[in-house]
Amino acid sequence: MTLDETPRARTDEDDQLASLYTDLAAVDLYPLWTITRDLLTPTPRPRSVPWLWRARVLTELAERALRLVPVERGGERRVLSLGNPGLAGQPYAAGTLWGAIQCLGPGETAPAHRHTPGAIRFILSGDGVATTVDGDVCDMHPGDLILTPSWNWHDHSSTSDGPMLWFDGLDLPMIEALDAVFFEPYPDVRQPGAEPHNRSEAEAGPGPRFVSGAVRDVLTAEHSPLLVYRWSDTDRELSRLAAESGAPLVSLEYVNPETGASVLPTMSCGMHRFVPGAKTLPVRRTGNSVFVVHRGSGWSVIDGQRFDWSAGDMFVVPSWAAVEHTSGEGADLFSISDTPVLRALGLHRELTLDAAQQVTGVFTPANLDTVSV
Ligand code: GTQ
Ligand code: FE2
Repeated sequence: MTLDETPRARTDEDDQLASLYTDLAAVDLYPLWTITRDLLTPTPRPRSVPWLWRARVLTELAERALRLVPVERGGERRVLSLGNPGLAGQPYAAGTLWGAIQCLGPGETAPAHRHTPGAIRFILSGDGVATTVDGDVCDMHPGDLILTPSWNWHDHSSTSDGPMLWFDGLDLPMIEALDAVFFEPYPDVRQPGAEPHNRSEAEAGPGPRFVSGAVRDVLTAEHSPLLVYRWSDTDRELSRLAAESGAPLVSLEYVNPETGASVLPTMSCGMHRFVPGAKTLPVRRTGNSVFVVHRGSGWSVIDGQRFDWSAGDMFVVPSWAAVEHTSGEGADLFSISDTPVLRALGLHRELTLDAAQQVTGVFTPANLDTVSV
């Protein structure tokens, strides 16, 4: 036996160290050198995973909820929230984003309230519902985008003889992480609505409602004064961009027509048109996204996993996942993401990869050479 293998006698220093750990734990202090969980990871490690919800499943369950569950004070909304399986039972599509399908039956009203999380609606099917946003009655039709910005009163009312379905996107998990959630019910079920409807559209200036690609600058913390973006305008702009560029994929971002900023300070909304046979190179990007397939079909490979999609499907691309899209017949994909916050904080990064996942382009805040989708 060598001297090294002899059990070392317990020293006074060992005793002091043991009591240091005991005393630290007793007063809620953690020594960094004993923390085994990765804190400063080389690249983002979101807990949310790539995931997809099928239109067929979403609509079937929404229709059953429509028959069985009333919309009343307390619950407030008939909403099925996308729960990412990586988030341990939390009702969030991704770490920073809420995504959901909401349905309203004939003649129903989802009661008026307001909250600090901001919301957007992208209309899926049906007609005859209006969302009143701080008194402005915004008519909703399939393919339209409607904004209900932070702390604006909003209720949804149906004058239809059929159900209506739409996608809800909220920044709720982000606002919760910032410990800044406030909620207030309106004293009545409905707000008084102004006539004529769609005041924000009538009053909007001539500024462009879309930018090609994505907003790059951090312009303002205000939300867009325009609350409604009609599908006919979005469609026309996509057609124009596709004809002008001849590219297999064109992307636009909905913007504040007065400033060119993202529609909400916390969330951006985009629409992406794939021509038949389009295929994109893989991209990694900081920030989470939720996609809603508006038209057509195709598939996306997200961190090596293939998700086939068609109209009405919803899927999540977590931060820094490598994503590439392919569409045989052509498609239009709506998306929300938390990009404005990442840009404002200097955290936005993108990597473009080639087919073999080798890096071909880098975007950091110091390098504005960027790509879309
Ligand atoms: O329509 O006001 O999906 O307050 C979640 C919370 C929708 C809404 C959601 C909400 C709403
Ligand atoms: Fe709400």
